[in-house]
Amino acid sequence: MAKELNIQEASICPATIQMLEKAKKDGVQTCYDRANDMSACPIGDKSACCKNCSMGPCRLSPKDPYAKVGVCGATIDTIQARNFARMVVAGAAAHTDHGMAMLDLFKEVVHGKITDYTIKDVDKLKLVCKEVGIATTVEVDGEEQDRDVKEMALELAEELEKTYTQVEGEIPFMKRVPEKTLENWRELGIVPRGAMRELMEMMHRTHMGVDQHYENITKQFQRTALSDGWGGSMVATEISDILYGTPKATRGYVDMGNLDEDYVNVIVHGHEPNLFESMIDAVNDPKLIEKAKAAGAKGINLGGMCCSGAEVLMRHGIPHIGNFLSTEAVIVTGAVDAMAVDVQCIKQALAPLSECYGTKFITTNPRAHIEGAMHIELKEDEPRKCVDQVVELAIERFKNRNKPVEIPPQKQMSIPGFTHEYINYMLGGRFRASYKPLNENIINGRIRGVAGVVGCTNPRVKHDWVHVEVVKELIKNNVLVVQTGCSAISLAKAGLMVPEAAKYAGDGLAEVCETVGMPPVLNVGSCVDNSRILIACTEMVRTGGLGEKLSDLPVAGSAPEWMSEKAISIGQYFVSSGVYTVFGATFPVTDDTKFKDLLFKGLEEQHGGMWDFAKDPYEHAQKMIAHIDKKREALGIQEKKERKLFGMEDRRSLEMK
Ligand code: NFS
Repeated sequence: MAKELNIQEASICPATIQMLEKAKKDGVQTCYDRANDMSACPIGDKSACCKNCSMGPCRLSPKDPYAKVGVCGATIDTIQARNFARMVVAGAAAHTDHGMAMLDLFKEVVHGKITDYTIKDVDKLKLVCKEVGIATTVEVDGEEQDRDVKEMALELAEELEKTYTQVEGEIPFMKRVPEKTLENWRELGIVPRGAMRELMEMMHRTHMGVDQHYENITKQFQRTALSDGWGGSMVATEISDILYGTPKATRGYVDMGNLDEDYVNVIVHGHEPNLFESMIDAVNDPKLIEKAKAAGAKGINLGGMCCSGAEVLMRHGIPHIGNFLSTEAVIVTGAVDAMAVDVQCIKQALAPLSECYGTKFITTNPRAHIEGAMHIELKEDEPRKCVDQVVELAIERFKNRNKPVEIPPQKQMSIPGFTHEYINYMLGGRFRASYKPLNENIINGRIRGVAGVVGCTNPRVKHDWVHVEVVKELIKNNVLVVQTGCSAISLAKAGLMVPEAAKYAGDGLAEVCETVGMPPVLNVGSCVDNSRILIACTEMVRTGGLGEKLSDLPVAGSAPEWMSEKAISIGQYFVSSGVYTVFGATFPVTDDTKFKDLLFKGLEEQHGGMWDFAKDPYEHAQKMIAHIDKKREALGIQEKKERKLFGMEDRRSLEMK
């Protein structure tokens, strides 16, 4: 008999709770039930097992880690380092493959082979060109002129391809890394080559009988993770901005109350923005709207989930219906007529669950089929064929809805879109775009530091609760929070991504938020957009006054409810960049081992960043605050200097950079 789930304890999201109650009545299961019914394997949870060959699988004891070795003699440190490395590889592969797909698309757009998408943001194209050393102007008859966009774009595509394919030498975005940080990586031998090379080498080295020193394995997975954060993920973000526009602060609603019973509801769930961008065209097509109306609907209602939802929330203000742990609950409303998915974080359970509710569940990417789902491939040279068909199927299902619909009322306004570019503009205005006011307010102590709180949601902990409590504790202590992905949606639902949420912040941070008119918690996008946080940190170093390396900054990272291998890759590239990073929920290492010691202490000596773990949200946040204070101390800015707040006058008097 399955253990009964305590629904009230499973989540703090009222809409999700309401739908879990409905699921129970309807007799269907969700990941909450399954997690409740299946406790985590205590050996696997501590990464104390190895199945890299068939002499095993070997299980060591997490309680007495050095009591045994594997059949080949592999020690606990080798085993966990290899397991950790493979998590980094899988996570980095997901991001880099996403980025490479974006680059392929970009090339086809520039060559004119794909016409449904265009270069929307020429300014961003130029900016990225400049950063990787590609000229944006040309001299004609002694006069400097803008270069041809197509020519520039092609050169950029060729250059960025090295992010993946470069066999030797540093990848293009290494030019963005603060000099002292890069020097440090060079000394350590962890500057990444092309991601394909790093991923291949890492997999080779974790094969049975190859690299059997946890320190050497750690060196290579750091290099692999950096090829994600400063490589694959960064390319995904930059190309998405060039093709679909760099987000700016905008109004965007979140939560399940954005579904509407009277409309044909279409949901897009996944990670690559192409499917979503084309779906926007489809749901706005007058012919399809007419069809929906002829079927008795008031129109077509589009919503997002997970990371591609996060991207269109901030690019277009399209409502975000739910984060990773709510995706099944959204189906349980019975209101979803069609759900189209592409890659990553799509639970297989969505297929049979959709069948129960009559929802059309459609996979669209050749890399991700799901048994039981309908597959309609999105071909980028004719994307409308796929998305129009999805909308038609949704209309069909609307006409034949035969299950009661129950939509939770929650609908919360939020202001997403705080990209690095927008923060610059917001703080300095169009002509004096600058991070100076941010650095100034950190130096004068109004803002204690900056925290990136990111990552998944996980049924092993109370859904959304850890995210919300960690962030509240941070802002209460004057730490400005930047967020991505599912974590950002948790806080948006909790109402902390509006300027009025400044009331939850400490006095200093609240004062800055009120002056600038910004929320104390900034949504910077999807999970690949964590690269935006790296760029923002780089800009803080460049602006001056906060040290010379990324590790000098009073910043910290966190993933309080993580679950995916991508989160491990992200955590590792933050750590290797010099950021102290705390994870919650669980951590895949065995206590009292040399490998854990290296991750949680030793790495700090290498580059200033290290891992930490705290399940309790308050301890979690306090650890981050203690680290921020340690960095403030080292910078000599710990004593709050009484200075007046940077107003418009001060900003005007700033020298232009
Ligand atoms: Ni990132 Fe986690 Fe998935 Fe996005 Fe959400 S679960 S690691 S936040 S949707 S990738």
